[in-house]
Amino acid sequence: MIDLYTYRTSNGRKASIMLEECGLDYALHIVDITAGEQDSPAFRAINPNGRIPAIVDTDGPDGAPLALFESGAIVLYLAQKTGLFLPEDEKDRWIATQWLMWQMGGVGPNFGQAFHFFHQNPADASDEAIAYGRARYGGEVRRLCDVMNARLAEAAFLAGKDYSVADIATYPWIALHKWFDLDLDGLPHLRRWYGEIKAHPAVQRGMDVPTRNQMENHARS
Ligand SMILES: N[C@@H](CCC(=O)N[C@@H](CS)C(=O)NCC(=O)O)C(=O)O
Repeated sequence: MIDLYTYRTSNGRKASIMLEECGLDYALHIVDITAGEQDSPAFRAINPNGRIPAIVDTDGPDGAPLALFESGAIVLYLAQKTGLFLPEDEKDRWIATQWLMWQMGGVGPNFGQAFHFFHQNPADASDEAIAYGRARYGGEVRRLCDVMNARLAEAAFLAGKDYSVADIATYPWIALHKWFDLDLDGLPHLRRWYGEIKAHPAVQRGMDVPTRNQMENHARS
């Protein structure tokens, strides 16, 4: 059994989409990051970095429990565990790994910072600071989307012909495009990819973890 520690965010959704796509059973543990639960000693024992998502696989390598954090490590681990969503061919596997690292090092951090400057500025932030942050990180979001659009003009998926961990990790961030006033109409290959992945039932289930009801019940408990 896999225990998933998560919240309704793009990084959290990478793990839940991967679990759903792999058809793995998992137990959901909500970590309310708006209430500081990521800093609780119990969660820090699983992830000393105090960020979601994290998993504990009670049936890890050699049958022993394995705790893992960092969404990129989680999707790679689940891919290896199931033999799914990582190409078998060595060259293609490295291409998939390359785009997964591009997501982890580029898309995740820059989209995260852009989200902050578009929607989470503290009340006392100066107009200059907000404008600078929006220009810098909004510009990076646009640049990364252009890179992705060009890649998807030549390949069906980020890794090439196969849907892979790279697509699974990138999708939940692209799903936020409207929050950055980003219109996918000007990025036709990215829009095609986005529409195809959005149609996966497993992606729809994974995007809804935890559900709003589950979050409300957790907050009340
Ligand atoms: N590189 C990490 C980033 C994880 C991360 O930043 N998670 C956010 C939610 S999307 C979080 O836990 N934030 C809590 C906080 O900032 O205290 C990963 O990909 O797993």
